[in-house]
Order: sequence, then C-alpha cells, then structure tokens
Amino acid sequence: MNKTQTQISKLISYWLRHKPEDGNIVLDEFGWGSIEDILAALKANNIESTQRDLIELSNSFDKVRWKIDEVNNKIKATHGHSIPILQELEPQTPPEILYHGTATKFLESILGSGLKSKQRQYVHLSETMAMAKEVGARHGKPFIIEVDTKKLIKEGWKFYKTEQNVWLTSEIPPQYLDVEP
Ligand code: HQG
Repeated sequence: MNKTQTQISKLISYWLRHKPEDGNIVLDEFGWGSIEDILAALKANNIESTQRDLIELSNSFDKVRWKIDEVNNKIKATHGHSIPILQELEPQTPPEILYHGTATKFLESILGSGLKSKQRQYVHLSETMAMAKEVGARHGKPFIIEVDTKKLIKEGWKFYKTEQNVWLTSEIPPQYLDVEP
C-alpha cells in the first residue's frame, strides 16, 4: 500500500469509525454506510475511486478493518468505533485468556482505574500476544495485559469477535487484570 492509499484508507476509517458527518455520510445503527456515499465523499476530496478500488484497498490491509457487502453495496468498520453502534454479532465465548496491548506509560493509570475504552466504544483485545504487542507498540514501549475471560463472563461481561481475532468488550476494573509491572 503506497502512502496515498494509506491516507485514503485512514480517511475512510475516520468517517466509518468516528465522524461520518464530515463526509456527509449517514451510517445506520450497525455502522453500515453506502459505498456510493463513500465514493462521493472521496470525490469531494478530489479522490476518484470505484467500488472495486475500495475492495482492493480493504484486501491490501495487514488485518481486517472493513466489511464490504457487495450485494447491497455497503461498507462498515469492523472495530475501532468511537461513535456508538449496535453489534450485529452475537456475543461469543472467547479463549480463556485474551491479551490487551498497551504501553508501559499507561500502566500506573490502568492499575488504578482499570482498562478504559477511552475514545472508543469498546475495549479492544487480541487473541495472540504478538498482535497485542503490535497494538501496544502504537503507543510506546509495549506491555501486554492478560485478561481472564472466564472470570469476566461469570460476572456478566460479553465478548464480541470481529472479523479477524479482534475481540470487543466493556471496560474492565483493575481487580480483573493480571498485571505485574
Ligand atoms: C489505554 C487499532 C490510561 C489503552 C488496534 C490504549 C486495536 C488507558 C489506549 C484498536 C487506560 C487507547 C484499538 C487507563 C486503557 N489509563 N490508559 N485507565 N485504559 N488505556 O487506540 O486498544 O489498526 O483507543 O491501553 O489494532 O490501542 O486501527 O485503543 O493503549 O485493535 O484497525 O489507552 O485500534 O486497530 O488507545 O486500539 P486506542 P487500542 P486498527
């Protein structure tokens, strides 16, 4: 993916996850928007693109970020939302341990107030330590927190699996986190 492609994909993800109104895009309650609207919003930014281009762009990512419905010509972000969307997915039983990748500089605060979703609707968890490490490295020196999902499910937490091993859940208080700084 060249730089321009990266910029285009970030712009689309920004509309789909955070600010659809900036692109005059209307998302439904599940976060779906019409591809036509996205293409029009790109055009308003002097970017000529087609549905096929969007599919190719999506397929070029290092991980799944968008879901494209080619029958109904719709697109949605699979995760990362700050705008509230309803989950179409049923909650699923995750592996007994999931991992949250963060940065060492956040540890003290996480130990005090737990894992917060911050700007996002959900806390994001990974199935593998390797992926959690990558997620954490976006913020600084990575640190991986193990999350005991079995215990949380007993206490009523729900876990949603997005397309590619990204799990979404609600905020987690510190007593449920296995953190040894
Ligand atoms: C941290 C990317 C202080 C949290 C990724 C994280 C993911 C706290 C940061 C997805 C805290 C928020 C989401 C507390 C949590 N005090 N810091 N109490 N609780 N934090 O970017 O999970 O590549 O909003 O640990 O791969 O890093 O864009 O969340 O470090 O799947 O598709 O606050 O975004 O996906 O950062 O990333 P973020 P995240 P894409």
